[in-house]
Amino acid sequence: MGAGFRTRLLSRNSSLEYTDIEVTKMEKNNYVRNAKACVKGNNQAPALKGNVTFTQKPDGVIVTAQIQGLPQSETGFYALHIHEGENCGGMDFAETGGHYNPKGMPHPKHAGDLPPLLSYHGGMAFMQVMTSRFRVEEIIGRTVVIHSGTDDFQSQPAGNAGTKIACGLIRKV
Ligand SMILES: [Cu+2]
Ligand SMILES: [Zn+2]
Repeated sequence: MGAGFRTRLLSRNSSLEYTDIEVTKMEKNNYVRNAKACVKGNNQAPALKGNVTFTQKPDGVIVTAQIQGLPQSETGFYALHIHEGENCGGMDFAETGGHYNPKGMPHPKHAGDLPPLLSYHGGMAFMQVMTSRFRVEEIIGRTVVIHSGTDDFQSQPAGNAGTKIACGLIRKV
């Protein structure tokens, strides 16, 4: 919030109190939002754990994944998505549902579609990307899912990415 904006509000109200509308405007302008998912593997990936963080910037969200304990795979790539479901329950995280897709697009144009992880040094992964397909505030309470296979960025509805092997709930931090 610039000094000019504040001065304008104060002179209009002749008061130190902001109205509800003005507070809402200020919250909109205050784009800084952080969220984090602590992901854990299921019985297909018992050693898998890590964090995925989300940092809102003016032009997009920085997504940072730091993972360890990925199981062996044919390609070393593991699909990574934000899923629409609001918990990691069910057999193999079934309650995470499909990819986060508020605009009804085909895969891989879902808002929740992300680049895959690439494992190094026997099961670690680090991935960082900027996306403007969602804002941090809209993914709070949804889920991050890691899959056993890579994402072909073509097959519907989810890129033929194999089973769900890890999940984490996205929480505001
Ligand atoms: Cu997925
Ligand atoms: Zn997708």
